[in-house]
Amino acid sequence: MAGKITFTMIKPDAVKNGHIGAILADINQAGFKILAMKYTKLSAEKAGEFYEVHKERPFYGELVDFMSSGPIVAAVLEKENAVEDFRKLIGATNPAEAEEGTIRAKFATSIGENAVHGADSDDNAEREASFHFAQTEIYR
Ligand code: DAT
Ligand code: MG
Repeated sequence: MAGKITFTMIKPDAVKNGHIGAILADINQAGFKILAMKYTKLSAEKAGEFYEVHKERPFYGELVDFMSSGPIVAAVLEKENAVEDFRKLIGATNPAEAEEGTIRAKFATSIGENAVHGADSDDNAEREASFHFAQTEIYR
């Protein structure tokens, strides 16, 4: 059964460019409920740990530098079929390939600086939520 929880970050480019409000409005409009939310900044170490699965990829260093370059908004979201529906809402990794109307099509800068993160599985959503929040901070 598809889970009800996903994890997202509004990335440093979107924060810097003043898109927090518009992105949260799209998230609400799409029917997601916010269970936890935090305005914070990742250290390079934390960003590296979060994206550890991409350690061997050529863009890993760039990704870690970017994700620790400025503040982010981290949030846990609830909806039926949360992971899949949120990935649809944000669009393809490369904004040039993201469907019109998706968050990345509207707000991303480039494939590396692509405005938002969305968990890619139920297990990763729980793992990523726990990475950023204590269970007592997630209001399920
Ligand atoms: P997604 O964020 O859509 O799940 P991913 O998990 O494949 O994409 O990659 C994680 C992040 O790494 C992605 O949001 C941006 C960066 N990235 C991915 N592919 C890249 C590339 N070819 N060049 C630069 N950055 C890339
Ligand atoms: Mg991913």
